[in-house]
Amino acid sequence: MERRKFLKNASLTGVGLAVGSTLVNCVENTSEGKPIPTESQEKGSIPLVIATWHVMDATAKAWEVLQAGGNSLDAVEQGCKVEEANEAGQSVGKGGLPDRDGNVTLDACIMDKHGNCGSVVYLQNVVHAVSVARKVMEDTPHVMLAGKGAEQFAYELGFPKEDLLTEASKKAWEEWKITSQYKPIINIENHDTIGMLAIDKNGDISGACTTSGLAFKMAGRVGDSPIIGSGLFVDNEIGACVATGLGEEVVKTVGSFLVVELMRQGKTPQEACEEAISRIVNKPNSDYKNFQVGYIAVNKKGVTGSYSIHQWFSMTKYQDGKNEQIQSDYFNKV
Ligand code: SD4
Repeated sequence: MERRKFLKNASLTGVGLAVGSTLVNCVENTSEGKPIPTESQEKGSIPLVIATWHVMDATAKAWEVLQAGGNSLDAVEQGCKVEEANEAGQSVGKGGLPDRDGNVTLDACIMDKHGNCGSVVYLQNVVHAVSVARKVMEDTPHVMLAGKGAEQFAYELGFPKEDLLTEASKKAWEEWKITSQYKPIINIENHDTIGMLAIDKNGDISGACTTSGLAFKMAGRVGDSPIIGSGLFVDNEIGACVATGLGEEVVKTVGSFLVVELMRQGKTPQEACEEAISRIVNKPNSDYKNFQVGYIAVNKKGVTGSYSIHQWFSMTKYQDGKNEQIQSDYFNKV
């Protein structure tokens, strides 16, 4: 099922079958005495790459980088670029659906094994937001650049200026305008994001996340995807997590940082993702039936987990030479 349809269906129905199960966790000590979570029922292996949703071409590109001896940072950047360049995907980079005023604005971030990070928010007219985010990390003393400043920075580095609004996305926006309701709270997502995590042959972890955000958002709106700790977090000693779905809910619970910290405390990636989702759905008056959030996570050993509020979230995993889409277990089974 396409991600877009899934999000609509998931937020409206939330019914389906259960997959996966909570894994048994144990903790072992490294030589430095630091706890590293391990799985007793699922064996991890490295290198590997995982990404949100069904993005086999993107994970294949990242895997190719890893197989050639490349590092995890290059792998996640190259992998995310595949989706950014894919005009058919109306969620990321070129062809992304615009905000209510017709502007395509991109959010992206990247984080490396040293805990360095870079991000761009509200970036316009530049396709490869993830690469600009990497340049923010590597070439500036800052973590985030926004709007015109980010765009100008990209041009100075030689990134080409491009109109990101394709005919198909413009048409979708025009159709949306006929019935649009300008609500401050988005209750049905119709968007998707690519978040990618990789571990290279040296065991080093990196992550990246890139999106055009929620379709038909208010002008100026920024989601979780470029916010370090919310949309993405990497701790090279523990593991990493990346989020997708309604960014406002992820930001409110600092979701990706939470998942990594739960793994630090000994939870498996699966358990940590489940706990982070439970923090959202168990809030008093949570409106979770009307939105989707999904997390994917990996620990230092290459054990992975994923969990979402509603059915039909999936992750793509390239591990042990196999590139496959894996349906995520989910909370709302009624
Ligand atoms: C956002 N989290 O801007 C992104 C959108 C997304 O699946 O991931 N949708 O809120």
